[in-house]
Amino acid sequence: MKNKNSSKLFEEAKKYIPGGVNSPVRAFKSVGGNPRFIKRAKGAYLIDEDNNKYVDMINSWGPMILGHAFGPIENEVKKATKSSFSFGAPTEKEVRMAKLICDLVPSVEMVRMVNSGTEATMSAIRLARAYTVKDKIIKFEGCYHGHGDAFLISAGSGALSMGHPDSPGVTQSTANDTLTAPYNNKEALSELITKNKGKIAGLILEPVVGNMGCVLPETGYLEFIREICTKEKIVLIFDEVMTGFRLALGGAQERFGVTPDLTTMGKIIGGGMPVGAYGGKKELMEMVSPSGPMYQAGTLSGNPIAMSAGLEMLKQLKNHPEIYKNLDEAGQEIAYGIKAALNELELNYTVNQIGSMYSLFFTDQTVTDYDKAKTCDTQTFGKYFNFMLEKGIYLAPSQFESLFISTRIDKKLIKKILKANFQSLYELKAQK
Ligand code: HOZ
Repeated sequence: MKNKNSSKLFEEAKKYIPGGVNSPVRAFKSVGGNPRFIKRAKGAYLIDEDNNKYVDMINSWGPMILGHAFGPIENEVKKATKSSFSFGAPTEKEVRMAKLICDLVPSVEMVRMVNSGTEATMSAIRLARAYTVKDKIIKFEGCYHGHGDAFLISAGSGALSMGHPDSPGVTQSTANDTLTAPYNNKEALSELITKNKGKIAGLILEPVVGNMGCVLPETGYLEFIREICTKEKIVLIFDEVMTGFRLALGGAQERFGVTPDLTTMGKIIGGGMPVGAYGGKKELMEMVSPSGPMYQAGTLSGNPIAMSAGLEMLKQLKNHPEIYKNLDEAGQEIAYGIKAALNELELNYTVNQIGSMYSLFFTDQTVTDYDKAKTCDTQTFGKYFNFMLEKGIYLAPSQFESLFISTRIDKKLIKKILKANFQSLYELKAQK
């Protein structure tokens, strides 16, 4: 596969951008080789600067759930650009967008738009602190909530892939206020809360983790968290940046029937444009300025172009409930096919899947938390990644990221993906 133009661009990029990329995982550092520079995408495919075509299994880390350059969203964006690109003033569209989110997400009574998931999570914990007048927060090892200081402690995603789950630059006092617990471990969480009784403002988690690879909550775990947070007056925050509008129209909270106090959203609600949001109970949200004293602001918040894209995306998802059934089926078929290939080749690796999110972990352990995720053989993953890339399948360039299926992955493409998977695993085995 030709890689001349991408390689050249990467060399040039490294002169002006740290590591040559604007987000670390993209550098292919943990899988080896040069990142592909993408020039366009349509439907299920990405096309790079050397004109290689790949089936996209990242979909911009989730939001391109309807595939790339989806016609109706493209039209709305085109229409919106004719009325200027930013006002820094309220718009009718953002009101419709807020109402739609409140209609669709069970726990959200009021919502504030921001520009990214990072902004949403940073604001949500500030709100939890303002509301409870307490300082500490709990996050889970391996969960990633964007790059706000408070979250870069035992962080997943790129922080884990790059080997810096605790980032330098985070002050000791910030770190002291972030308590971490292992995911899926009820006893450890109870102990942590007891030890810090009366001091915890909020608890944030990915109800299904996407940032240590795809990791599911064990049966009853989310319910347990809900109960303990209610009992201890801790604001429960579901970070649904990846799972929102993906695992169900109402996100993971609808799928699992567990209601958080606050929800953070991102990616999908911008239809691929930079958007995030946090929302929840009125009582909490009314503390946000200017209705209340907790300050948070932004010129680009509710940006009219982004709102146009997001609104159309949410309308499409609402008007086509069959999407979720189809995505679930595609996810199951891919996971089943990968497991079948592992069996046939007598390879003892692990597949986690729920709906349209999945991961193949290069470990024989059942992956339920950060420690188990870290048992993966990342070198073998890197080889597998590159074998798949050569066969035209673009996976997330890290073991510690979930993959995301779009509605454009049809039966024919599933076959192609599974064929590439079998061959790649076969080549891996032959190398051993
Ligand atoms: N760490 C992000 C996903 N979990 C990747 C963001 C990106 O590179 O676009």
